[in-house]
Amino acid sequence: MANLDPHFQGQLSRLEQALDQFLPKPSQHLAQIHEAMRYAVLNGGKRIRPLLTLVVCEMLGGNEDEAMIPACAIELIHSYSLVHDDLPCLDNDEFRRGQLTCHKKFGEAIALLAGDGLLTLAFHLISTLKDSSKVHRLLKEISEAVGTFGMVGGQVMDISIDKTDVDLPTLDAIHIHKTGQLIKTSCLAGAISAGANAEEEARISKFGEYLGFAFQIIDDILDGDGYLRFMSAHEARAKAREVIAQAKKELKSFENNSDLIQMTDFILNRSEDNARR
Ligand code: GRG
Repeated sequence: MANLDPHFQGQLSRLEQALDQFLPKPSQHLAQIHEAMRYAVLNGGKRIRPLLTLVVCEMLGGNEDEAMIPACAIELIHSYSLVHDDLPCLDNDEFRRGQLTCHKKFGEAIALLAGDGLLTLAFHLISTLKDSSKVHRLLKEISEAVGTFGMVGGQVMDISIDKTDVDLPTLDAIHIHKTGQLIKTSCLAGAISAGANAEEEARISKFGEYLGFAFQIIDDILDGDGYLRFMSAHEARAKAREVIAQAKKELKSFENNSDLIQMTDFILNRSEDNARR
């Protein structure tokens, strides 16, 4: 089982503090929705996506403060997607991260609106960045990644297919859109925050694509579904290892890539123990 080096604990705790600070405190008249938004985010996610944003930014010479807002915005969007995905009209799940799902705790209407609130807050946060060219780039990249040509589109494909009769290219397309785009964009957001050049951005995007793909293969192994309809768990792990090797090749030209390589190994070696923390 891989664990993240304790070295990442500092970044993770600063991420938690920033998320706590950016989320509205429950006020008297809107207590419930703000509580639901906080519950959906501050309940123990692994923070893989925002950590990727911070680590990529630092690898490319940027500093953590520059990447903190985009990193948190991405985690808010991820949290919204989980809240909506858990709703009765989609997956109808009772538990998430070992606790009641948002709609089980607050009711469907508040959970739906909490998701809407998180998505909107994410874009508001990006708008508060001082550098308007970065605001423009981040809004464009993130909105493309999570809209109907990205995550939402992937979810639509997912609910439109017959899962017992899906072929591998269709499954890949669903994974790339539903999960891969946001992971790729988490990496790209770090590069944009650091002021990376076009070639660096292209490498980081490619790296993020491979990483998102490997993440989903491992997720399928842990869920016992998806890829396992086409191959054994052993073969799927071998496939994930191949994809991770391709991801690492994209990092060769970067000095100080050791933190990102360690995160990549963490994603590859996720096991039952650390998958759903
Ligand atoms: C509802 C618009 C909309 C989109 C939903 C991302 C998604 C699309 C649904 C989530 C369903 C799901 C469990 C997909 C598998 C991949 C995934 C996103 C796993 C959860 O990510 P982790 O492991 O979760 O990073 P934590 O809890 O650590 O944040």
